[in-house]
Amino acid sequence: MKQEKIFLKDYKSPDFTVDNVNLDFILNEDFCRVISQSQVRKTTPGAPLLLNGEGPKLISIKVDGKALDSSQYELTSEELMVKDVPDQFTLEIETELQPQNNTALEGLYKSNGIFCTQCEAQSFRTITYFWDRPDVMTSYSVTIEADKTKYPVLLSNGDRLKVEDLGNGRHKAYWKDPHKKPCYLFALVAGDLGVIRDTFTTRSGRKVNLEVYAAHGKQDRCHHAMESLKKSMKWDEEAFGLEYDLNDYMIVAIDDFNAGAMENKGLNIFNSRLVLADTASATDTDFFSIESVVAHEYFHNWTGNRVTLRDWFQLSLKEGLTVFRDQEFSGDMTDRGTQRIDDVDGLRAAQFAEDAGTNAHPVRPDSCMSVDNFFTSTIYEKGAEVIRMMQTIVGRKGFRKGMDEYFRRHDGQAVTTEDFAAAISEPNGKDFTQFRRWYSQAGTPTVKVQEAYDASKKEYTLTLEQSCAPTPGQPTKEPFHIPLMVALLDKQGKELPLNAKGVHTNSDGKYIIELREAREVYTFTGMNEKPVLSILREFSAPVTLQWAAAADDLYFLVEKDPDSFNRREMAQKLASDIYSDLIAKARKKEALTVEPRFLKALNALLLDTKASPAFKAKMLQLPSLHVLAQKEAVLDANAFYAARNAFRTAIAKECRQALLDTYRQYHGVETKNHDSKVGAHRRLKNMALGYLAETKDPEILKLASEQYWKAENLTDRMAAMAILAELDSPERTKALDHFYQEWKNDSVVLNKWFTVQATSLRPHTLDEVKALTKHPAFNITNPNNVYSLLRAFGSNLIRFNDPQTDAFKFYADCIIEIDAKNPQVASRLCAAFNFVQKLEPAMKDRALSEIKRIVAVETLSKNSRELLQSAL
Ligand code: 0A1
Ligand code: ZN
Repeated sequence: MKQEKIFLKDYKSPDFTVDNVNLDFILNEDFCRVISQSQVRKTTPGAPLLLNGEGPKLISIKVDGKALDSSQYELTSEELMVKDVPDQFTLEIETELQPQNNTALEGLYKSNGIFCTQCEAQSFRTITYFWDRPDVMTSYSVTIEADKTKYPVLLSNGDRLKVEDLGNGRHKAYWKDPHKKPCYLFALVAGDLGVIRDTFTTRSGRKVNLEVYAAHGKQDRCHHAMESLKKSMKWDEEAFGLEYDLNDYMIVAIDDFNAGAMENKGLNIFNSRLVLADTASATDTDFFSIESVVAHEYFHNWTGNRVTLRDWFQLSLKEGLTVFRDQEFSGDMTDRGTQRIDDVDGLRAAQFAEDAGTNAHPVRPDSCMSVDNFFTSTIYEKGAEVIRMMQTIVGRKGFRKGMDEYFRRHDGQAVTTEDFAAAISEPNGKDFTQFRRWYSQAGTPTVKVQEAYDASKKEYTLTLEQSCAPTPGQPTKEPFHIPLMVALLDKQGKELPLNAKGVHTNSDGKYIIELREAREVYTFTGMNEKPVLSILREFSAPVTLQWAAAADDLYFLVEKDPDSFNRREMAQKLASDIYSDLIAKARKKEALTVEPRFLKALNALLLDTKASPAFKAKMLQLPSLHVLAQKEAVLDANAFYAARNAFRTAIAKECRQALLDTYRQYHGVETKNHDSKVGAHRRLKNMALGYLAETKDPEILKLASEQYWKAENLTDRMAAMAILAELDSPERTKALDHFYQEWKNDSVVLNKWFTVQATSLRPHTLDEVKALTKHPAFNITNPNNVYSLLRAFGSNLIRFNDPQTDAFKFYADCIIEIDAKNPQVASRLCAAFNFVQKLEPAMKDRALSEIKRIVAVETLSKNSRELLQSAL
């Protein structure tokens, strides 16, 4: 296996054009044959034919029908090279594969008797020898031949031409995709599956057949995915004028899948957990995730498939843009304000941590060892923020104009992030030269805010300074082009008209400061009193504010800022300071008391009948431990645990009556309705119950227990189970045993049972997780099982980093074992070690020695190696 790095600067355009390819799949139980026939033209005179291939057994290679003997080509473990080929020729290659033994779940593999594929990023090369690069786009004709009884459903991309009965118990399906595509978007499914069908008529009148496939008996759980698909199709027409371009759109749910879902042209393959849902088997969060992932994959049809990537370093071109689109969609389906809060919480917990860690990389990286490791929160979520900043600068109308221009220029092409930035900026008369540093420089910039008010001159000045800490390979940074959405509020909380040099309004009428220099000063005149600053509204840029705002101003903003994002943001800032204070006190073994003003403000909000339940839920949520760990100099798990308990208990005590009333108001209401509004009511009342349970008051625990046993939906059942799982009482065992008996044959639901136990903060969690890895329902080769138990435990900051146990050793053993079977799954566990540098010396040594032990495994995949060795 190659362990070297690849570089963006080495990019060279392809030497050949492939006019079309025919793929014939002959599927058997013990082996499969793949015959690929391509029409090829040489575009670089004298170039040898170089094809990627890793693993497929080469049966034959023919040029213009003539078989080559082994002296006419060179075959290595990664490439097939033919020195002399004509300028134009037919290339035919036959390979043999064993999908039934493919545990990496990349390329062609089998899941519960179903053949399926996953080719992104570079796994088409495990199926046949080909130009496995996104800038080689061609049209595909595919045949699939298989046993008729075992594999009645035979699917591939594009149009279904016909199915032939071969007479010998086998049949053969013919597919043709009219759109050119790179090979990472190829897909095939063959198996015995159930299906639900519907149709969607596009606004220009094309009738599209929609199909959602899942294991027999699970069809009833596919309706929410189908509804989500129809909503997505409609939304993309309305928001971006984008219509679907084939007669069929298929989604297939697969139980063994490394990632969430994949946007293969016309044939999306999904992890079952992101398709299957009904009231008994899915939580409100699951309903939401399914809607947003179905949308994400659908939106890729234009952003990714019609316009694709020139090379993998451009991955954010499709992923950042598509995440941005699915966030906008979710905002429109639910509530834009709370959606933004959720998206920023996610960004801070995962991406800011990535930016601060040893694997920090730019949104458009310039080197890597494994392309698989590009599927990060920097490429996805920070990439989406970069797009959002473009929209903030030019306004929504301007952004739509730019998107139209992007498709006008690049439909059918493989392009770069620079092409995208040009398409947005040029029609809007903007210069994005400096802005493009968001693509090339890693790290989260800090913006320092200083305010001054001169009462005699009635002048308010705002001084902004930006900086960005070094990241691996980038010791110094150039200033970023940072759009800061701002307002100045009067004493009533009303926004004052702004008239200052350097402040402009975008096409949505929002005030924007475009900070470009390291330091800039803005002067606002005619201020009769000191205004209150509301800055970085809607989180208009992915930066960290350094702002020593007066407590009075913060509490004022919590109460009055018309920007709901900033109301909540200021509450988080206050909570985060309280948390830090509690952690410091816990480390010094001092008494843990919580600032009463904050508790009173929370209580007032709970009583405020004008605030929406969705917003109240966001206000009740304290900063996550992962976000705190980024801020704290030392990750002391015991102090974090003590601080958490003290903070939550103080809230429970101060707000007891309001929490109880909230619980009673929304409990048992519309229990089978999964509408986002009703879901928000449920979230709020379950959060209330969670706080109340911190006091371990028997009356409250009785409420939780009752909720578990009488629950009419999985959200309520899980919320109660999570509370009971923190107890050391028979109630805990009874609920867990009951849940297991209910769902032992349904792995999508049972995975939640693993997660509840893995994320418990009880001191014995590690022992329980160890025991669960031996449980008959746990299968280490199933990615969802590994994620729900082991990755969930790795994210349990308190128990993973507990100095009293040896979680690091156990985890290292797991990574080594899994890496040998499935490198992608193993590499996703590595993030648990992200906070190594923050541990106290003895703990840090223990963690580092386990990381060294993993890296010392000679056969370790480049995926895990790349992520871990940077920590050393
Ligand atoms: N492109 C998909 C995600 C995906 C990425 C990699 C995979 O295998 C390595 C699979 C799926 C998406 O963004 O949804
Ligand atoms: Zn995507």
